[in-house]
This record gives sequence, C-alpha cells and structure tokens, in this order.
Amino acid sequence: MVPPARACLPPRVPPLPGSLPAPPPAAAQGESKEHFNNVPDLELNPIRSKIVRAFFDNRNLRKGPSGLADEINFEDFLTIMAYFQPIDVTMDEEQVQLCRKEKLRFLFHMYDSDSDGRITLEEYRNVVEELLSGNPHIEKESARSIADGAMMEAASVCVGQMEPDQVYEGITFDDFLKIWQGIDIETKMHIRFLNMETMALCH
Ligand SMILES: [Ca+2]
Repeated sequence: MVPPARACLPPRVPPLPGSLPAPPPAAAQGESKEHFNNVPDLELNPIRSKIVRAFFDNRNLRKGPSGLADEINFEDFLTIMAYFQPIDVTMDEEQVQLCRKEKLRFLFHMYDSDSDGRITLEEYRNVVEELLSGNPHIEKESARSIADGAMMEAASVCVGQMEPDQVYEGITFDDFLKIWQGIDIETKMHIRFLNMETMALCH
C-alpha cells in the first residue's frame, strides 16, 4: 500500500560550503538582505556579511559593474545558484573551464569589495581577518601576517622576481586565475542536490 504523500520527506538542499543554508526555493517574492541576515545558521559564520553581500552583488547578478541590489527575486536567486553548479560528466572541456572560471569570478568578487577589479592587500587582509576572527587562539597580528605572506606569494606567482622599489598593486582577475591554477575549485564550491533516490526511502 502506498503511504500518504505527507509521510515522504522531500529532497532538500543541503547547506553551501561554509554553512550557508540555501534560501527557500519557493522565494517567489523579493528577498532582502535583512532576511538573509536573520538566517540562524549564518549567525556564527565569520564571513556572513560577505556571503550575504555576494547574493546582492550586481556583478554576480550580472546587473552592473558595481553596487548592490536592494532585493533579489527568484530569477536572481537562480543566477546566483548557477555559480554553484557542480561539474557534470557530460560537460566538454570548454564547458568545464567556463564553469570553473565563473566560480572563481564569484570568489574574486568576495575579495574585491570595492569592485575596482583588483584585490588590494587591505582587502585581502580584511577577508583573512574575518575568516580567522572566530578562532580565539589567533591574534589579529597573526591574521595580518598570514594575509601579507599570501599576498607576497601571489606577487611572486603573478609578477615573478620584483625589483626592490617595485610595488604589487593587487591581484587582478587574471592573476587570481593563475593563483588558483591546479586547485580543485570545482569540488569545493558547489551545492549537492540529493537525488530522487530519497523518494525510495518513502516506501
Ligand atoms: Ca579592490
């Protein structure tokens, strides 16, 4: 006998990496930043503001080169979700590279907070400090030196040997692609949707 439909738990969307819960899929009306800020699972996330901001970033929404949207609708929500699309075995190499580049672009925008196309040392420090702020054993100074070290590493990868008076002004998106070369962003930045096998549990 087939049990009543309500006995089946619907497949649900698990949290994004970094404990970001997916907003309700039936978000037919606009979602404001306040709604995201009130998501309990985000409360303890040290980069909550950056994650929430990324959903409203006009660059990610493909609505402009800078600025934030006041609210997002369901279509906007799908646009953002597309950045978390998993790499599919049916994709050809070109599609895989495009998918990877878009994920990195989304990530780049999280660092480049003033939308000028370059991650400065200050912006890099901000992200690292926020990331490590939840760890009471790491002093602010340590976070700063981790960021400084990473920036020097980025400069050496992107510019090579620098002259003593040469200044590295920051990481461009092309630099960012170089830095992430060989690092598997594909499996780190996606949402896994539970497949319909979940329904089998309902029998
Ligand atoms: Ca910048």
